[in-house]
Amino acid sequence: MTVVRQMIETWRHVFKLDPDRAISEEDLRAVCQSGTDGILVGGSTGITYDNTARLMSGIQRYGVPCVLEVSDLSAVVPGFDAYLIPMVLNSPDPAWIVGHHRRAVERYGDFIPWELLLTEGYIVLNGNSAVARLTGADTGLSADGAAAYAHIADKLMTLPIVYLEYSGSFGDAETMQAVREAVGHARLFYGGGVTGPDQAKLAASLADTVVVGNIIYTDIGRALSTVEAVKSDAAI
Ligand code: 1GP
Repeated sequence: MTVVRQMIETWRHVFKLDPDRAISEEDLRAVCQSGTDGILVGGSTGITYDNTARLMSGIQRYGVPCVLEVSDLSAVVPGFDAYLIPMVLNSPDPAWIVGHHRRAVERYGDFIPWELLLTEGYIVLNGNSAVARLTGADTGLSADGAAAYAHIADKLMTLPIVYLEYSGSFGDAETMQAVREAVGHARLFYGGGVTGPDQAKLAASLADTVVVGNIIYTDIGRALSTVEAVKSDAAI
């Protein structure tokens, strides 16, 4: 198992920061020193090399693991601890599964630090989210349909991460349960609508790693409260 795989296997809670959104120095410090296990840097729109590099150096002052979720080929900044590579499994457009990836390999070839890369099998389920609009993801899946994608990611593709993505809204309990049961080997990430301790605990009971994003920018106190809520959950 690679070092970066070992790292994410210990993650229970992570914050996701968007290079295209402003955060005060004070809030950035609070997020980085919250006791979270890591910071994901990523977003769907407006991601540039400069705003990504700026956010990375801001985070790295605090020593917390800092990982880039690659969404734009022009914004791949060296110096992150690891790079997460999304494949949106329920997109009808192969560009979001292997197409952009092929272009990246053609472009960067021998410079790719493969040992720092981890693939995420995304299942995108909130039709109103930017990521769903961008990728055209089939968000009308039943719980069984979502679980089928989870089996494919976990067993056929043996991906290290399955990411159940409800970005902006909290997930459907039946679907979360079905996906939980389908994932045996991969690390199961859940993200979407975790805005306080109650959702954080529920998500922590149904996923290995809980990702908290939006609330950082609207209510920093509630965002910080999710760390303890996730970590105090017995399930791991
Ligand atoms: C987004 O899964 C993350 O990619 C977190 O979702 O922004 O809704 O917390 P929220």
